Order: sequence, then structure tokens, then C-alpha cells
Amino acid sequence: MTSAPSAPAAPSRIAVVTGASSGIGAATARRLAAAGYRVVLTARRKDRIEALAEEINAAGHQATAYALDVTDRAAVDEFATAFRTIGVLVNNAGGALGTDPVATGDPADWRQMYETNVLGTLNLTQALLPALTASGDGTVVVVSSTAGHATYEGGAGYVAAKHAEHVLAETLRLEIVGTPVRVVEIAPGMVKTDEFSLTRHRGDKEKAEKVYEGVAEPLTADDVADTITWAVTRPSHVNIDLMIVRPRAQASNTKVHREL
Ligand code: 8X3
Repeated sequence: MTSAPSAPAAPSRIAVVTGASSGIGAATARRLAAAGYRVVLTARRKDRIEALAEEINAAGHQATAYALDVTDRAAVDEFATAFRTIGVLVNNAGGALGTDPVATGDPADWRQMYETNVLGTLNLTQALLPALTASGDGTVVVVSSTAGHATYEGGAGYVAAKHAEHVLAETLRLEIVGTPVRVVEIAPGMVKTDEFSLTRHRGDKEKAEKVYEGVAEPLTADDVADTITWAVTRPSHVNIDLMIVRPRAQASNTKVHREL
């Protein structure tokens, strides 16, 4: 006998996606909406998520936009009051700032990366856990990174933050076992998006592009969204603890095949 629903049991189930204004978050919102979720798009950039919600609704799916800074705990708590139950929370908001070594990295960058990646995930997860539990079948997704599983020179503050995010996911899974909530960690490697590398390199396009130089096919945001959607749409009793997802050309954080 098989049981592999590819859509949520109740079509009205809600999926909240953070960092939905671009990249992996936007692609995940599109895919979860197509899978039958009512998607709530959150990000700081209201115009972007409103445009994406319009696009999703025009395609016959359901989406709403809610401007939110995941580091603002009061705003996150206020946001959470809108939900009695939700099916899925995708903690995607975050990113990297700089490639400085530990010896000279700016503590302000480290703080900001910790705030967005780790405390942002903590804020949303704490605020929405009651609604996820009340759904009787909730899923928390943590979009971490391969930087959360091994380090590399210049990774410093980002690697530290992503390791913390990984540990948050693992600890939460231990603590809430027995409740109807799964914790799924998706750890992408090299993904070429419009903004990740550009933000990390503070707007320097040349440096941002060099990251992907000669790599035949880095992952796309949609590749990762596909993986997230697959994990979320497994039968309720199946918990995909962790998936490390890299392009074929990348064997580790530092071993990348480049055709130059
Ligand atoms: C992004 C992957 O290699 O830039 O999370 O750390 S990497």
C-alpha cells in the first residue's frame, strides 16, 4: 500500500515563508502555493512580497503578503496573533555579510548575521510553535547551509551563525518529539541567486560573480525550493531531518569543479 500525498491533507493549510522577497524564499513560496498551501509571504520589502503575492494569486493559487523583520520580536509576536493554526513555517530569512577572516572580521557583521539567521529563526519558531502544534500536523523548516556543517576560510561569522542554526534545528527536534510537529533542515551548498553573493560582497558585482566562475550549473533557488517542497509534502510520519543539497560540481565547501 502506498501513501504519498503530494498536497496538504486540507487545502486551506497555511505555510509561512520568511525572506520571501527573493531567491530561495520566493521560489519556495511559489512551489508551496502550487502544492496547495495558502502561502503567507514575509520579508522586510513590502513591495516585493506584494508583487509576488499578486503573481501567485493570478496563477490561481493563494498568497498574502505581510511585511516583517524577523529580528523584531515584538513585530513577530504581533504577526503570530493572526494565526490559530498553521501547517508549515519555512525559516529562510538570513544571509551572509563579508568574507573576512576571524582575526579581522567586524563584530557588527557577526552580530547582524547572528540576528537574522539565528535569532530570526528562533523568533518565528517560538512565536508560531503553538499554531503549528494546534494544526495537529506541523512542519518547521530551517533553511541552513552547508556552512552549518563544515567550515571554510573566510566563512567565519556566517559559518558560525549557520552552525548555530543547525544546532537550533537539531535541539528543537529533540525537545518537541512526541508533539505533532516535524523539524526539517535543508542545507544548501552553492546556489546562484540574485542577491546572496552580492549582499555578502557588499554590492561588488565582480566579486559576487567570481564565486560561481566556471561552475557549470550551480543550484538555482528553484532547485532548493523543490527540495523543501518535497520534504514538506512527505506523509506526516516521515521526518526528513536533514538534507545537504549541492550542485554536482561541488564536492565540499572548498572543493568545487570549475571549467576555466
Ligand atoms: C551558502 C553556501 O558556501 O556560500 O549558504 O557558505 S556558502
